[in-house]
Amino acid sequence: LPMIYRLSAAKLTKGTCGASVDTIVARNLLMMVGRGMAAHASHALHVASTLLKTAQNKTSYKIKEPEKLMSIAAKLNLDASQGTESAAIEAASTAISDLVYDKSAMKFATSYFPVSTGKTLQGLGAIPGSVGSELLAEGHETSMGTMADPVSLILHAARLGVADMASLIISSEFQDVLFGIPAPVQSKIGLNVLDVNKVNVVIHGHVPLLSEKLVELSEDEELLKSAKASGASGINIVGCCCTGNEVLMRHGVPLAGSNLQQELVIATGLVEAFVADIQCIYPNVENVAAKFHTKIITTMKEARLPGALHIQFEEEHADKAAREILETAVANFQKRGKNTYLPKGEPKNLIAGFSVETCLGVLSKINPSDPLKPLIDNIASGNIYGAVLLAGCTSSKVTADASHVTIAKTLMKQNVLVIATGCAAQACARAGLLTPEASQYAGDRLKGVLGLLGETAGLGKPLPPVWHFGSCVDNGRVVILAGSLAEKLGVPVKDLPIAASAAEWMTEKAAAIGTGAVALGVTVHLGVTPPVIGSPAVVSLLTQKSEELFGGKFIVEVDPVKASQLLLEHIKEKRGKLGLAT
Ligand code: NFS
Repeated sequence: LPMIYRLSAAKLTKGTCGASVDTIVARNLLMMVGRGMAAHASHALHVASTLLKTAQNKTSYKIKEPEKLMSIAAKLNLDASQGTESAAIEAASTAISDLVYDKSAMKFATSYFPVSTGKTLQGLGAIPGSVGSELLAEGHETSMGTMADPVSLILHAARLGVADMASLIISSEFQDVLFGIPAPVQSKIGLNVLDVNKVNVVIHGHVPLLSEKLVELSEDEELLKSAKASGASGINIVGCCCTGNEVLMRHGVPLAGSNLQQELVIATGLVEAFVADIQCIYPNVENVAAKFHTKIITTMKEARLPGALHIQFEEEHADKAAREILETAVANFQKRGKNTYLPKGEPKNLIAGFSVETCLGVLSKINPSDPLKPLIDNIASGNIYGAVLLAGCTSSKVTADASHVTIAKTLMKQNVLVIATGCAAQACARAGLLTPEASQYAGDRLKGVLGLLGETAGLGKPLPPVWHFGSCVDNGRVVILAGSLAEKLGVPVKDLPIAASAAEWMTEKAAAIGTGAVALGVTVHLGVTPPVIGSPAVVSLLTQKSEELFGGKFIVEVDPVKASQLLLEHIKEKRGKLGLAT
């Protein structure tokens, strides 16, 4: 049992050293947020380092979006006059400095958040220094006999949450620069995206650096020739979890499943190679793979599995690693056993690929000089009652997918625009909510907006009522969009009729994102109770006091129907305060 349950079960109020329940709970929460933030910052560091080495001509990657790079440089107030490579070096070095070196304030935090948010955070001492220095302090503070003040511990968690947001933005922005800005794309989801006639390669994890190469190389003539020589008709790359979301967004690669389904994908007996980079990789994949011919291949030093084949990814030699992986997969095809199972029926259709840029692109067709205006007008009129981001994992602590789907359907019925990322987006996709046809579940006013935008985008059909904004790190996109809306309206983020919901959260990363969102002024629903209930003081800090300080708070509600009502009430209150019809 987690220590706090043990404490409350035994009716103890203090540890042997005298640490109060409040101290213990706050300390554990800080450690949890710290681990989540470390994961996102480590991802950001991999991407920033790849951008830097690419600009220095040390990798085979290309800068696909020089224009976006220039806008990032402008945002960071960097000198970009010397051209693309120099701007990339400047931007990547700024990120690396934010992540690794000691400094007073992360530039990706101070440059990307609205001015009013920055001021609030500054006043509360919640602007992070570098990630490295924050984590050093976190490790120190939480060591035995050091920080015992629960308020200071929770404020530090808020600062780490803000650093987490900045790390998400680094990853999301630089991945666009290297691999392209997502645009609407059609694809499919379901275990049956696996193909019995092809060499199936599942790409799993989070950092799309190697998976981009795997997707590219899956069309390689030589590899296809050897796949055919083994009796396969081709190479089928499918995605799992957030790496899956990344390659879905940019290349339409179909999704096999989300975090809770990784073992099931292997249990089809149809997977030649299960390639994992970092994060959300359950060690049990090895036990399941042992029953089949599936090769588990790990690729990054942070996430090795004891019995897996390890093919190390290095930015400078990404093509070599990708080729070795696909050769291994092809060679494994003939070892496939007879014990296979593919669910009957067709995978579900979906549309993904929403980004701030594509949204603005469509909106600018309605109002070229002021693209945000049509969005704001529709929010003001109530055609869009508000917007809610569904984020995070799917969880075995609730009926998986059901919480996300119930909340999405309930909210869209009330004309709330639903944006989704990560495994939450995949849950909605499995329920068919990422299709134009699903706009039938939306309220009439939202349906009208989706229809108009679909026509404007040239789709000839309404936009789906759930907009797939990408992987978990792409929550950074949503932060940027919310910030732009707030700045345009001249109000703080906390006053917008928006909220977030992590209805099935389970990872430390989700805790870090949620904490960061609250610190930026967004109210966040949690559908799984976090391990804080032993401390009334911490509960009050997270669910009440945080609203007075930061403008955002946590709402904890396990029942998705009740949670939807709470989210709607929150939006109503915000609309009322803005003087909009409720
Ligand atoms: Ni994010 Fe959850 Fe993992 Fe992605 Fe899925 S489990 S917190 S959504 S894959 S990170």
